Amino acid sequence: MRDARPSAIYLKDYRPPAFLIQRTRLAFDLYEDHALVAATLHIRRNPAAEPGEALVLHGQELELLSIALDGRELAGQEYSLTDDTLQVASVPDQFTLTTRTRIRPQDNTSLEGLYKSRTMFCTQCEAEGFRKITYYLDRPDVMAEFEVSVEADRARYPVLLSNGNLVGSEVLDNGRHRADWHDPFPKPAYLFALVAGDLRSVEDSFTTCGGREVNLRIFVEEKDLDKCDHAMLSLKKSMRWDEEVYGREYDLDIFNIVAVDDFNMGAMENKSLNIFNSSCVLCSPATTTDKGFQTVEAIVAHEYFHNWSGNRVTCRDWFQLSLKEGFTVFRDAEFSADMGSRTVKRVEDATVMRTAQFAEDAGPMAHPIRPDSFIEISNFYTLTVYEKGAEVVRMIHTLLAAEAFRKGSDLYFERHDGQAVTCEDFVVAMEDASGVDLGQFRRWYSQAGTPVLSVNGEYDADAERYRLHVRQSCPPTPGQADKQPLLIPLAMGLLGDAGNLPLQLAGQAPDPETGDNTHLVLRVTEAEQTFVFEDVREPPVPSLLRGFSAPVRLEYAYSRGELCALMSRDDDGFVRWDAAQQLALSVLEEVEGQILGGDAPVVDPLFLDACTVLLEDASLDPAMVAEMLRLPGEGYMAELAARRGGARVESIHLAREAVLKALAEHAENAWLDTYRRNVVSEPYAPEATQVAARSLRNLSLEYLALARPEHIALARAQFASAGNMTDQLAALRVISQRGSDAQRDEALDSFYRQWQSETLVVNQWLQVQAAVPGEQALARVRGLLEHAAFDLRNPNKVRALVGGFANGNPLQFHRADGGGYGFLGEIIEALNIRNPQIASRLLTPLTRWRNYAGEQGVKMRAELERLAALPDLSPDVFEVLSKSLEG
Ligand code: B3K
Ligand code: ZN
Repeated sequence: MRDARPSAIYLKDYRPPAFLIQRTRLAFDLYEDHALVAATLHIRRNPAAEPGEALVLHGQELELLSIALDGRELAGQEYSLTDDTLQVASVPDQFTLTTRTRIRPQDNTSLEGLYKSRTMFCTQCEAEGFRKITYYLDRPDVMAEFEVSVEADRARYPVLLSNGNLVGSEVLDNGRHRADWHDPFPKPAYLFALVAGDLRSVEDSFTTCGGREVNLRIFVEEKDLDKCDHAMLSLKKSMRWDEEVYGREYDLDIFNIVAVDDFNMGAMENKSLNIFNSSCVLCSPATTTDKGFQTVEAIVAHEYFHNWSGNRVTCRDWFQLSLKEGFTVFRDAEFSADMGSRTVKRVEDATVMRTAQFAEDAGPMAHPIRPDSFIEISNFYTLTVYEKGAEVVRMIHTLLAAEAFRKGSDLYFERHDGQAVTCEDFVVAMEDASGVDLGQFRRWYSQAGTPVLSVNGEYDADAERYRLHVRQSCPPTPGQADKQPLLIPLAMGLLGDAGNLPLQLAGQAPDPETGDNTHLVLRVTEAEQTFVFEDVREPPVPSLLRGFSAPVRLEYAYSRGELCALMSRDDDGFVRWDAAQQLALSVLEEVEGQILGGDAPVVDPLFLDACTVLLEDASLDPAMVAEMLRLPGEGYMAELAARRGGARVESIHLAREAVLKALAEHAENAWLDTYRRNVVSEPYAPEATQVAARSLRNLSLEYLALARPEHIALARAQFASAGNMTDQLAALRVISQRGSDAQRDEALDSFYRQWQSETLVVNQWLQVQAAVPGEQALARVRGLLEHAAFDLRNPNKVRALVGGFANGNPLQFHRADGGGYGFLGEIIEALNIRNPQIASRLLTPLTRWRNYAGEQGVKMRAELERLAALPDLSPDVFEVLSKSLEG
């Protein structure tokens, strides 16, 4: 750590840059033990900034070899260096600054800046990695046109790539070669990219709506050439979709994607040169699950969509990160919904919000989607900024309706093309285009925490009137004790005996335009509000928060009978799923209470019957049935229990196991039938119908293995004969979770032998083992750290094994001796300096220490304190530790 205590920076302190860079010329010379970077920057004073300021460039871990101003070498006293800046005190209003620096990509383990991933050079500059490449104004509101030349050994690195168009290349006589690139679109440094490697590519083309022929290429290692088709198809679908839905056309003649193995996150939207974690681009039926195929499609789309929402219009500063990320996640979610099942996609996204984002909101790192301050921006690439940010954009879409929202996005792109702007600019464009006042709505950008909607209904049979009382509140979050009411779109209907009832809000004329009078979006704006419905002929069950219309926690005291009614008969798929989840949760909590009271668990037959009816109804979408019958996870149950006073890991686990087993046994025949009925006989395709069938079939397999040990035979047969990774991995999971030790070891060994040369499959193998139950789990995971297949430098492997253990094996992670926490702490300590971003991410499960009752919470905190006392903490780790231990 550079300073004793890294300090926070604040949104309120934003100042425009004192200087602007119009043109950036970079020349890279790549060697086996270092790289030379020559930078020529055409700089001028920013007329919009305070006059007379010194020139301060960012720079980290750079060796400055020379510096010249307008061609004149500067003497030592004319500039000064710190660990992260280069300052030149006296500069004219316009000048050219030339620097030569040496960097060591081979030693760069942070995977930020220019680094080596196996045999290739690659870059990751967002958010502040460019300053590890050369001295620069590394902030997103400084946008320059880039010219880049890359020189390297021709045999080792035949492919040399950067942003924009290839404008020249030359074979040099010393076994080296050079490529020259020019990107005509001014961009911030975070979108810069460079790749040099021995890569092959698959190629395709796309003709834009305006007739531009775009050359599309995906670069991979030779062995992976057969795994690019799905990403290529996804790219072409994304390009078409963005034209059709947003009127956005691609703007260059080439679009490149490169797959790299060592990457801190999923992918990066560098202008025309997207760099992807290989796990988010490579796909084949034999090695990739259905989920994997969907992830690749969604991430390819997400990065492509950034070309407009992020690159053409970028962020003024990193507090505005959600401007590009929230909007782009909303765009990719709608794309995925259009490509597959809209309801299933919505359920998946709502699950992430409720299980993980709400937990973030309730934890020590809680922040608004536009944070007010941060110590290390890398810590703010969060579910809040991304997923809640997308929900906020979705609410604007709901409030404006599709047509006005599209006018708003058109205006936003047109008004701000080529600019670095703020979330406020986005909201203003939406208001200007639609005439809708989003004044109160803006609080969603500044207020942290998950709002709670407490609702109750009151039926007056004589007056045929139904009143819906809505109260909104929001629990305090760090630094924000008092919360203001938000504008919350509450989509709803009223369910009667024979289906959804017509809605007539008091004082409001029926809307002759909309054919559908059974669905309404209420605008909740006050702390307390009552909505009155007239002509309600029977006591209804309210169907609330349809489509998860707002990222809030809904409280309504439904009876189990009402939940069964919603679950089987409501018009809205999300509400049906949600009712099933709530019913399951109430049963799980009841059973946990029995266990804690020393009683034998008794599972309400109403629940078991309702689930069986779902399973037996062949007319339902198998994907939705699977989602409805997947019980809430132990992590989510722990979050809920924490709000009732403290989670007990063991009783949560026992309760969930008891309910799973009861449902497995109660519906054994139906599970068996479902398993047999949902066989896919066509050749594998990652399309909705097949995905749905496999999803329900593999869920059936999980339940069957619990119903009766003999059914493990089904899993073993499926494991041996599976023709795709979805079915093989599902069977492996069941065997390793529910089979005997011998069955588990045999399956794991055979899986490894079959797939040892496929890195991404081996990572899945690591993850499956991390979740194996039983006392031996921690020793097994420790043993795997030494396995040839594991490498602490590779984030995918760390996430699979270490993350897989901490998040996927709750009982063993929270083992009573604290060994799970100590293990995680050791890994974090080992990565703290080597890869601060990954180290900091791994801390998340420990930051939840306040949720755990008794000794567990105490031991988690003790591990955080041990880490906090270490001498050299990276700012990333320091920030999470200090915030987790505050108060
Ligand atoms: N914008 C990148 C994320 C960069 C993360 C830097 N720590 C990927 C994405 O959201 O598309
Ligand atoms: Zn993004």
